[in-house]
Amino acid sequence: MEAGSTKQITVVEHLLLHQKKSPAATGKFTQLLYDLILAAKLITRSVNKAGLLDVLGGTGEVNVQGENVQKLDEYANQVLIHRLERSGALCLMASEENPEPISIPSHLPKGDYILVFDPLDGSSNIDVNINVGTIFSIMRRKSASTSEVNPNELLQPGYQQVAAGYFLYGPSTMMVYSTGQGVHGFTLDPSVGEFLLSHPNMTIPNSGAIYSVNEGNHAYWDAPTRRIVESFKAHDNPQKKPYSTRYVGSLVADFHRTLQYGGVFMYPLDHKNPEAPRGKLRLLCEASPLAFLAEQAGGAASSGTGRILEIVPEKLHQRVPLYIGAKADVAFAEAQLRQG
Ligand code: P6P
Repeated sequence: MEAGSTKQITVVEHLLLHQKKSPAATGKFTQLLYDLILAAKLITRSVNKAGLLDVLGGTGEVNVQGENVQKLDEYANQVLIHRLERSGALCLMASEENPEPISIPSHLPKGDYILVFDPLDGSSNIDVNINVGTIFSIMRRKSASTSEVNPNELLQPGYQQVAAGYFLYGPSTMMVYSTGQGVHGFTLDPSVGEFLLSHPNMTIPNSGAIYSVNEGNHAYWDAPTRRIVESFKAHDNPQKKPYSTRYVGSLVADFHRTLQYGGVFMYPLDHKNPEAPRGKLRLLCEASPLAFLAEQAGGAASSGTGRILEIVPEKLHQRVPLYIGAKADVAFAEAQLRQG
């Protein structure tokens, strides 16, 4: 798209274009997206100058995930909470950084949407200038607007999401989202301060030959998981050839590459704690929103034993194993796990 082209389409214009087809897009939904975008612009401004501001490194605190809180984590979290609680579109929020749900202060306007977010995923990579991202999931309350929303309304299965997406802070800042009408990518033009449509109708190629996993966890995997990873290195896989390996260690970056190039990203169940094998990634603020995008882009997302979007969450910070990407690669991994 030529710079200055009259065809430049902003996120809000794109949403309004789709509004006729998507009941999800109402005035309050548009305001919610607008405030998410404003928060992302504030975050990207700090991420881009992280080396120059006193925002590198940790705060010395440990979050509910047991992870060291980075200064930019905290900044991003506060920006999102401050902006979105004023959007007038929400009745409830939850953040990967906060142990408990976040209610909307009584003096602020409310709406019927529920927002879950990971404010700065991959933040341990900030100090080495590697891409990080913000992931968001939007649901609608089930109970009547007149009643006080019950925090359990956060625990909806992923197929009930109204919209999901992420901001990727990298060589350029991108927003990728879906309201159930396909997946669309927008790139921030800093000269005008707008996210402009750059990747309409994104789909996951079936021919990609990349597998993405932290092989440093090999010692903690069971036999079927090891067999899956070995198969992607050999010829016994959907592409019938050895795959390349790529692993950034920042979920949004690894997913964004998978969305564009195909293949599969995996964070398998690991037995680091033999008493409680688990997945590392969070269901509500990581796996579920990305699964929504993956399926909208013609791909798939599985816990290894079932569709991510059908998991009914039991607790806010529930973790799951994740296999996400091209349908054939995800199905291949599921078949290996079923085989045992
Ligand atoms: P590991 C970042 O901390 C994160 O939550 C995701 O962004 C990323 O995919 C994963 O953890 C990386 O985990 O164990 O490979 O460092």
